[in-house]
Amino acid sequence: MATTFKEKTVYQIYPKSFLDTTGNGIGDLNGIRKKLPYLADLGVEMLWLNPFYPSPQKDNGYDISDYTAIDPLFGTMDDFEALVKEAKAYGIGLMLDMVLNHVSTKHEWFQKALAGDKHYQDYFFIQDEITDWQSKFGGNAWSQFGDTGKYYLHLFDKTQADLCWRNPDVRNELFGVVNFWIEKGVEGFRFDVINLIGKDEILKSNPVNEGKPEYTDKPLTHDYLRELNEKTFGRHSHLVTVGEMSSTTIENCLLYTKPERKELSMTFNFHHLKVDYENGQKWTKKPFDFEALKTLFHNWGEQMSDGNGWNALFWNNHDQPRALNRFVDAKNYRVEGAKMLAAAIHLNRGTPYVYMGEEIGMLDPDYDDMSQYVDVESLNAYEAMLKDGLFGNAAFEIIQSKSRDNSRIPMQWDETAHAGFTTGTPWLAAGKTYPSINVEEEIRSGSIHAFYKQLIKLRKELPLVARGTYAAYLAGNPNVYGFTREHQGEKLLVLNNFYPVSAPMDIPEDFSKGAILVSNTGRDSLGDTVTLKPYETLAIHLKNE
Ligand code: TEU
Repeated sequence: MATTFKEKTVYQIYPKSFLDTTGNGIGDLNGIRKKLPYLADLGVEMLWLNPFYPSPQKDNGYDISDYTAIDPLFGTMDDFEALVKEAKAYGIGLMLDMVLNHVSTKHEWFQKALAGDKHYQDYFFIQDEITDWQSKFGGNAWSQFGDTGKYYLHLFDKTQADLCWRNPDVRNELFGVVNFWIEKGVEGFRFDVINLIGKDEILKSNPVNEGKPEYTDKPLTHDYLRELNEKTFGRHSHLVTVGEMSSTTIENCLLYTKPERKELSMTFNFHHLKVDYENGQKWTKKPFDFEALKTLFHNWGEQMSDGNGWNALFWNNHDQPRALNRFVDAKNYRVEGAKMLAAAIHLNRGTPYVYMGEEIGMLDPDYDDMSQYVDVESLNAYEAMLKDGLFGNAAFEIIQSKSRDNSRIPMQWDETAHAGFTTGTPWLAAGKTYPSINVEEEIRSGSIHAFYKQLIKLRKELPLVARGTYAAYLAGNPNVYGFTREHQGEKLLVLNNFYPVSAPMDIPEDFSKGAILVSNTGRDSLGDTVTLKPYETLAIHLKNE
């Protein structure tokens, strides 16, 4: 039986950094084709590819100038079609990144608008008066629209102009884009910041949270998603969709994902990746708050389970520093910690996403110098921190731990120059650890990759893992994140020690008679009590008698 999005594991590829086959220092589509056997062996059934469309690359491809072509940097349409076909032969579908909230100011629509074409001016938010909203990459969210004396809205970089979804012509253009790629044979879509599309007719200032309440999760967003569903992917039952939801709520994510609402298959939210932010601010440094992390997992897990919604589960992506650097004492427990983090989401309720390199325990690059960073967000933040009076070193340390470039470094394939990613000069320097942490070495002598394979397989084989309900377990424990799953009388207890200390605890009577399904310590027997080792993960399966 073909798997649904509940049994699948998605693997995220940042094409620019995966594998370069031309020597220009930039990863390409043919690099992905070359590694299909590796991905099939891992067991993943869907590849989410970050944008590879023509783009000035101000925001690494999230500034799209042509939605229905391939940037020559990454290859050709023939390469793409071959990739779709070859992936399919391995049982792997492609999930494309659709950036439909904004376009590059180099896109034909914006250029025509600038040249005075009224039809295209209505595609954007162009006004005389501005609001107090802040761009997510720093500064005000409005910039001058040519020399007209008016301003256009950009919630991200000033080269990313927000599209006005209230205009039916805009919606139809974008639906056409999605259908174009469906016809090319893709099997899924990841919709970038899609909960920002339902903006009001009259945009209002709001000093709260940089203006976010004025444009986030607006009721209209749900209407637009239903229309998008009806006119594009909803016509093909096998397509998988995930919405990237900025600053969202459980209530809205239930609406976005309940099957009967016909919006999306699942949603990403980022609350659990802000538990190491000081006062909710990204450009700060503090140890993660385990209580907050656990409470978020339990609230989202239980409420999405009770309400029949569906979460996308992830620790890493191209916008985040590596979770291993954030949540684990990676210096001493990299291997144990990588497996524990993996089990905590792969045995959870939702669809797990693996970000390239996670399956070999990759770490942040630990660059020595600010000049090695290239991301627009990091460069702006660094300037802003200096302006705010932070000394260079303090600001640099924050960039080192928070920059999006941390995850965008070249995939570490082997110990040769630039981690085997390119024979040329990589667009972003490889991380320091590649001589020891790389795919070749990991498969030869490591155990993280094999552990991921086991988890990915379990989800396909055990309906309890793929479909079981979620309930919090031992919510008060200061070290352990525990939960139970249940499906047709079968049960699973999952315990994850998030600290480098031992954690003694009782095992509920019924589970003490269960079988160990997953362990990262080689544990092979159970009693009424257990003392979890540092970063131990333990999953106990209670079968239906
Ligand atoms: O990201 C949306 C976004 O707002 C993130 O930067 C988010 O704030 C961050 O992950 C939370 O820590 C998406 C893309 O993933 C990102 O790469 C783009 O730059 C952005 O949209 C604009 O398209």
